[in-house]
Amino acid sequence: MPIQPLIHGHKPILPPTGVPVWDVDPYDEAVLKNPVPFFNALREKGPFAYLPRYAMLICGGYDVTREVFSDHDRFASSRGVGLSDFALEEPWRPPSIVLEVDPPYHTKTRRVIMRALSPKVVASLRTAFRDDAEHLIDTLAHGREIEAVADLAEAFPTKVFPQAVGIRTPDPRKLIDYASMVFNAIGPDNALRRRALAMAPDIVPWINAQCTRDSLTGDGIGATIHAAAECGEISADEAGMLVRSLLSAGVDTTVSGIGNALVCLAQNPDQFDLLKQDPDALALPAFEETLRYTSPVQAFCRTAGVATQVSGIAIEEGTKILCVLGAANRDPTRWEDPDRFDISRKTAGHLALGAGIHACVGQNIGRAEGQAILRALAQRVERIELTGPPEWRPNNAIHALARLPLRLVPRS
Ligand code: OVM
Repeated sequence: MPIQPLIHGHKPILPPTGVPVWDVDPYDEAVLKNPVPFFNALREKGPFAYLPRYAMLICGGYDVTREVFSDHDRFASSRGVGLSDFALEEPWRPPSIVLEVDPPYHTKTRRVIMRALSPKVVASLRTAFRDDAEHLIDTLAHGREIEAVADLAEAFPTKVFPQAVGIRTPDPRKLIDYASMVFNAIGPDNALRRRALAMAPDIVPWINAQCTRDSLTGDGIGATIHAAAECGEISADEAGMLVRSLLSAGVDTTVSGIGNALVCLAQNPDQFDLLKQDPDALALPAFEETLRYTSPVQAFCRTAGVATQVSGIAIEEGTKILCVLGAANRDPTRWEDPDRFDISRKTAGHLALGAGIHACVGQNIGRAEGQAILRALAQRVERIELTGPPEWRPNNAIHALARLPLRLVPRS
């Protein structure tokens, strides 16, 4: 048997019959900054395209993306949700025990983290989120230029989330940098990934130190997870790993969701006017439409654990499939006028938070953060005026802004 070369850490498959070869790089910085033309071209290729650069498949149609993303029996997460196949290559950090695992083990860890982030827990955080959001918007709605990524989109989640988890000495910069490592690591071995992972010596020891029972307060989400270890449901090490998952997935996602909502509302003043008419009722739908329209998590992979077929295409075992959630969320066969930002539309079924057993476990807390900010903004701000061009920050998995200069004109 000839030894198969490893191309970017996974089995280099050949194009299956009926699948077009497409010489595009989804991780080109120009594509990452302006992905919609790439989404449209991707869906035109049929259910799948073959990327010769990475010897893997890609999909972006709504139905096929949903099928691959949610069928955990055929499409494993335990081999990594990035380009690296953990069956063939050592991961950059010990794998997540909830994201990067399959049932039956996943069922046990998911239960613990789901309970710690339940609607009841999130309900108890709402008042604090509201107060913090109102206070922050009050300090920013002065009509002079602010840089809304640092001043608002990063400032809010990096204050309220570590507090909810129970981090005693939060360090916003370290949380942001760790998130950059986690999400850039999903991609190929490119400059973005290398630059992010070079921060590991500065960041990883600090993150790991925050995850132990003794470093957390007694009344936060982290303590709830460690309580599951005290009663023997999981081990203390597993509890620490689940706290690490909170810190991995709970920062960049909400930072980009809030930043993307701001640019959407600034560029669609009719939708901001509508939101102002009923902030209590419309803040959540406006955040949800932001998720569909901008897909903060753009794409994750699955790995075929068996030989199978999807949409009549034969897929061999070991195939990495890049599921482009951003493209599925703009599929015109699923969404009417998909490129219109419309806070009144029915957004149910969007894939921005995934689907199936791995669907975002933090979705209730993430929504509560976005809702608190959009509600406060709609109550206190007359107009959002861009004062310069929004700049996107290329990242191998997250669609987020680097800079968003704007003015929040206060309501009189
Ligand atoms: C985790 C994890 C990491 C990144 C993303 C994510 C979006 C989860 O460590 O469990 O979900």
